[in-house]
Amino acid sequence: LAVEYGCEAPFEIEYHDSVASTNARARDLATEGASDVVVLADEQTGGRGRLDRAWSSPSGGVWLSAVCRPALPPARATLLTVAASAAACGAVREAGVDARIKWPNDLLVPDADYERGGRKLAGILTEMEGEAGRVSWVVVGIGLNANVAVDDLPADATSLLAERDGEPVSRRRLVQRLLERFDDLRDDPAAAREAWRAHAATLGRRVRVTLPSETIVGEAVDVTDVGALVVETGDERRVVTAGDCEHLR
Ligand code: BT5
Repeated sequence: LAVEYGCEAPFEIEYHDSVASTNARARDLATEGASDVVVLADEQTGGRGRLDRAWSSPSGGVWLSAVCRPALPPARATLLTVAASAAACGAVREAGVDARIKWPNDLLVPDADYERGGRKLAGILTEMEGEAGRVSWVVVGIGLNANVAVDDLPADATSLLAERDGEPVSRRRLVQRLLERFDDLRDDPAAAREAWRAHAATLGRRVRVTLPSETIVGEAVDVTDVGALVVETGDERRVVTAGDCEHLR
């Protein structure tokens, strides 16, 4: 795998042919003090989404996790998720696939059912640890269905291989461009927000956002510089920092 990828990214890269979860491995590295390291695997046997959901990770995908130590208060660490989704979307578009970002963490490819959101190409899982108002580490996990057959994915998912009519993508170029963009955007909230907005599928839509304690329905009108979604519900403006978002027709 290391040979396929080469080593020209702005992060030190640890390669695995197969690993349970790159996020789990990256968390271990983070607690050992690592920084600016990326764990990259061809296959994951225990990939995870948010809320401990399973993440299908067959061989041929891009499953990676970056260990970062940003000088940020915990409330601003979600900036890294914004930077990562904008970076991933930009790299995918360079590979010729028209992806959009669905808040908070999905890359979608429009299809006939696009009004409802489209097919999921990638997802992001950010985990962090902090103390005394400072972030000690953030692990940003990106799962991107690159050279994977759709038969090996959940029903509503797609892959770069499928969207490129069976032509494999260069994972080396994809990862290098993704990490370069992420490196540029992670220290630049204004640029990260602009890049995110440029590719956003969610803004201007009616959405239903499910939070642990309530459900909000309204129009998604903006995203803040830390990636919170601003929803107008008719009588008020709500700023939501986390939750599941559904696009309504
Ligand atoms: C996410 O969760 O979208 C975050 C996924 C993060 C995966 C990366 S891979 C590298 C790193 N290491 C890990 O262990 N994780 C990270 P969420 O929004 O909760 O979406 C999960 C849902 O997406 C599942 O319940 C399925 O419905 C669907 N799903 C599972 N695998 C998928 C895939 N490969 N492509 C598209 N959709 C998938």
